[in-house]
Amino acid sequence: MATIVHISAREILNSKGNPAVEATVILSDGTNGSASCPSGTSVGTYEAMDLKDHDEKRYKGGGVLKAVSNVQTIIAPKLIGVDAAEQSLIDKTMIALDATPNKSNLGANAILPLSIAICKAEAKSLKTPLYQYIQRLSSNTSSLKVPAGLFNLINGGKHAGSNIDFQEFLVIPASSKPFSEALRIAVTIQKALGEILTNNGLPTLVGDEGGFGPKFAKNTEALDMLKESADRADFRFGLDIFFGLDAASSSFKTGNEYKLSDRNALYSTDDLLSYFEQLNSIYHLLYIEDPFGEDDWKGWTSITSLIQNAIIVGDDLTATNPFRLQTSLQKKAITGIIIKPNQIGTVMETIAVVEMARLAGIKIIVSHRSGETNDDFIADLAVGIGADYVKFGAPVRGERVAKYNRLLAIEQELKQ
Ligand code: 2PG
Ligand code: MG
Repeated sequence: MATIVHISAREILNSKGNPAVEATVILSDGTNGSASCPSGTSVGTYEAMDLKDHDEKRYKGGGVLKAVSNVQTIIAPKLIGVDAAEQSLIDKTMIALDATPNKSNLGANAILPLSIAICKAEAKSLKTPLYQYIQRLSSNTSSLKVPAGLFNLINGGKHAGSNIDFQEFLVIPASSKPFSEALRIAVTIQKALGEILTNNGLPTLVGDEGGFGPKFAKNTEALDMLKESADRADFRFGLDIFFGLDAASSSFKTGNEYKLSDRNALYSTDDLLSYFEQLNSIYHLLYIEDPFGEDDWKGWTSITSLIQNAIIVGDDLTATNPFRLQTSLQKKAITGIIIKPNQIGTVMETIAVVEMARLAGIKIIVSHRSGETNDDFIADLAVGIGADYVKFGAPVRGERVAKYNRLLAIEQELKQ
């Protein structure tokens, strides 16, 4: 048994140059674990809260020294001496100390890095690969495999200066391909896309998640260009690769309607539904995330019953929250769920939402955030819980590639 003997935390930077919390734990057998916490840009209303300093003199109020101090002065004294194998007890202790439904007191950015750091340290102490240890914490009884990839090759919405309405244009290699081959396909299409953009006199600068972020007049232009890139790279659309979208619709919702750049009149829920049906008839979408705002249940239930070839995925809608997932299931609003540990705030709560989703038979997608660190925990998480897909951005930028490279290492280990 290894007990927690030391806990420290510090303010670091994420990929957007914003402060984030990193925590480190040392166990009685000398092993240690460190973890850091990402942040979203399109943040859902129902997510757990990051605690910010609101001191305008530092990082325009975005400093996280209070969260750092909460780890060291409030949480640490309660966890020193605890067996690091007791992940449930550890997470429950932090939840009780916070005593709010959304972790707004101590901050999800204080609680989560520590929860993950302890999980990593215990796996190390047991000399068990992290993904295997996570499998043990969960009820995943399937044999371990690396999930299929959803690669965000064109960034839009809040991730690229509102260049286009939808936030993510995803290329999805056929799930029959091994992960390393899927990654190669994504890279090849992204390079072809870069050439096509250049030939069209468009910039190849990348957005928050590494996808290209040129200005397009409408969403279909981005999808057409992706199609052209796949053709140029000799991948067969509908066989080797498929398309998906994260519309992140809350970010272009105004009142009860939606504002898309291709027409002046606003889109009602029914208009937007017809728009998705139209896109689906042209591009045969495999995946649609956040097609409607997080309280537009009518839109969600309609699209889930009407478009059955695509997985309809809740992100802002469900916020990795058991109550939001339960409501979404009752309303038959989704067939897939995004899992982001920092939307809920601890390892075991994340796993509990995964278990609910698995029981309901919906697809499970483990996702990064737009403001990431180089922490690669979510790669092990995705494998350990048996996710169907990972969504870690484009295959460029260090903080995205860190997760993909970890998946490559896991794939190799699992083959041995
Ligand atoms: C999303 C995420 C990650 P953000 O909407 O799926 O891609 O974006 O981290 O900005 O919420
Ligand atoms: Mg999303």
